[in-house]
Amino acid sequence: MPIQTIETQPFSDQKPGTSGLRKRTERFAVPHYVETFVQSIFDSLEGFRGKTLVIGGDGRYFNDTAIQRIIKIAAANGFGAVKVGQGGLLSTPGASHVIRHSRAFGGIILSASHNPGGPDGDFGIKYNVGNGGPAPEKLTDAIYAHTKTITRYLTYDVPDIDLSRLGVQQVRGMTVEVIDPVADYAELMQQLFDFDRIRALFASGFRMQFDAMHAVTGPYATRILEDLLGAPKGTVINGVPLPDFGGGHPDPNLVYAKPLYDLMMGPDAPDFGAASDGDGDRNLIIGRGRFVTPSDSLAILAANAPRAPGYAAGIAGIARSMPTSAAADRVAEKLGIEMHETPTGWKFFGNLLDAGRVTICGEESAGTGSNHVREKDGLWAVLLWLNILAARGESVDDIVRDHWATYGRNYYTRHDYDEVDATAATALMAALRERLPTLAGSRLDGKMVASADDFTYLDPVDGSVSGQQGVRLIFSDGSRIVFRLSGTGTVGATLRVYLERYEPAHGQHDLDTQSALAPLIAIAEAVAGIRARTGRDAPSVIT
Ligand code: G16
Repeated sequence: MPIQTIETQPFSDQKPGTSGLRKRTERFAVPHYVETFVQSIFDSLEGFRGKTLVIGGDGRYFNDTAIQRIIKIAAANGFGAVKVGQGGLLSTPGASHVIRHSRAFGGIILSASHNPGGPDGDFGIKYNVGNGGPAPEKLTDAIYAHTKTITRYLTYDVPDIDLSRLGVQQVRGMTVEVIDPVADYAELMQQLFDFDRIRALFASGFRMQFDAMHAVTGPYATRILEDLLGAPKGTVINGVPLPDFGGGHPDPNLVYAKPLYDLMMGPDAPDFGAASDGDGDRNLIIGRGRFVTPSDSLAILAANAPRAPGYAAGIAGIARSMPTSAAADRVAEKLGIEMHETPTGWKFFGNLLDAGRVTICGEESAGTGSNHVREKDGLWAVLLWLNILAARGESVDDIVRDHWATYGRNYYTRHDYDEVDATAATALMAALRERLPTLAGSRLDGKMVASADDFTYLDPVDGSVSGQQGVRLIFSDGSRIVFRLSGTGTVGATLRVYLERYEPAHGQHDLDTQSALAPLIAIAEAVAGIRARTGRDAPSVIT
C-alpha cells in the first residue's frame, strides 16, 4: 500500500504555548488540524528514520482518535517503531521516562493538562525530545514556522491499531508496541524511594487519601500506593480515568480539589492528602490541617531529599521558575549549591538537568520534579513526601513549621484572572512595561521599589536568551509582585499576578496568607489598574 500524500493548508493558530498546542477540543476536531500540526512537528525533526516514537495521553476525549492518526502519520514519515501506552494512556512523567528508558527519538503527549476534557473541553498535543523533556523553544519555533507553510501531510490508509491489546502489531513497515503504561514507571519509583519504609508507615496505621480526579494517575497511584506500598484499598479515590474526568476540572488546587481540602481540614482528616492533575505532572500536598504551597513544597522536598535513597548523596542544585517563591533559594544558600531562576515552563529546566547542574526543580503552578525524568512529576512528589514523612516520623504540619522556623516563611499567593479580554490583557501588560523605567526607585504605598523589569533569561548551558517572561516589581524588603499572561489558556487571556513577602526565621509565621499579602495586593491593583482594564472585581482563582 502506497503512502498517501494528503493536501492541506496552514492553520493560523498552531503556535505552541507554554506547553505545546492547547485548544478547545472542537478546534482539534476540524479536518486535518491534528494531522497538519503533527506533520509540522515531523518536518521540524531530522534523523528519525527507523527510530522509535513514544505516544500516549491522559485519556481525555479525543485521545484515542488523535493517537490512531498520529501512528499512521508516524509510519508514513518513516519512524521504525512506536511505543504507545495501553488504552492510549501515559502520564506526562510516565511518557518522559519511557522515552528515556527506551532511548526513543522523542514522543508525542496528548493532553491539555489540568483543563477540563470532553467535546466542550480542551485538548492538546506536545512534542518531547530524546532527553524526555518538552521541546525547547528553538524547536517549538521551528514547528510553528512549518505550520505556517505546510501544504501536505503523509499517512497510510490502514486499519486502526488495537490499543487495548498489549504486545506488538504492525503498521506497514513500522512496529507498534502497546505497553503497560505503569510498569516502567513503578520500577523507577522503587529505585528512588525506600518502599520498605513507606510500607511500614502504612502498616503502622498511617492514613492517606489520594484524589486521582478521574485522570491519568488513577492506575499509577493504585498500583504504587495500594498494590506495592500496601496502603488500604480506597486510599486512591476517583481512580478510574474518564474521557471527561467525570465532568470535573482535573486541576489539583484548592478550588477544584476542594473536597480533599475540606476533608484534610476536618475532624476526621487522614494524615496525608494528595492529588494530581489530568496528565499526572502536577501535585497537591495537604497534611492534616496544613496546606503546603507548591513553592514551600519545593523548598521542603529539596531540603529533605537526601532522606530518600535516590538522593542520598545530596542534590547538585535547585531550579525554580521566576514567579515561584524564593523559599527554595534559602535552602540552596544553606546547602551551598547552585540555584537557578528560569522562565515559566518546564522546558527551561531541561538543559540544567542534562548538564547535572540541578537535581530538583519546581514551579508555583503545582509542579515539582527531579533529574529522574524531564517533566514535573505529581506522583514522584507524593512519594518523596511519603518517604520524608516515614523517615522523620513527624506530621506534615510539624515539618512545615520546622522548615519556616529554620529558613523563614515566604508568604505567597497567585491571583488568576481567567478568560479576560485578550486585547485588554495585552494593553495592561504593555502599560506596565512602559512604566518600568519610572517605577524603579519610586515608592508605592510607602514601599521602595528596588528594581522593576521584564524578566529575561539567559540559559547558562546553551547561551539562549528568552525575553518578556514577566514584569516584576521587587521591593527593598525583598517582597515581589510579578505580572504575566499565561501561555496555557485556551479562551481569551489569563492574567496571573504573583505576590510574595518574606518573614524571617522565628518571625510571624501564622498569619492568614491573603491578609499577610494585603498591602501588596493593593499595590498590584493600583499599579496595573486590573479592575479598570479587565472589568473584574476579583480574581477568578486564588491559589
Ligand atoms: C504548564 C507548564 C508549566 C507551567 C504551567 C503554567 O503546566 O508545563 O511549566 O508552569 O503550564 O503555565 P502558564 O502560567 O503559562 O499558564 P501544565 O501542568 O499545564 O502542563
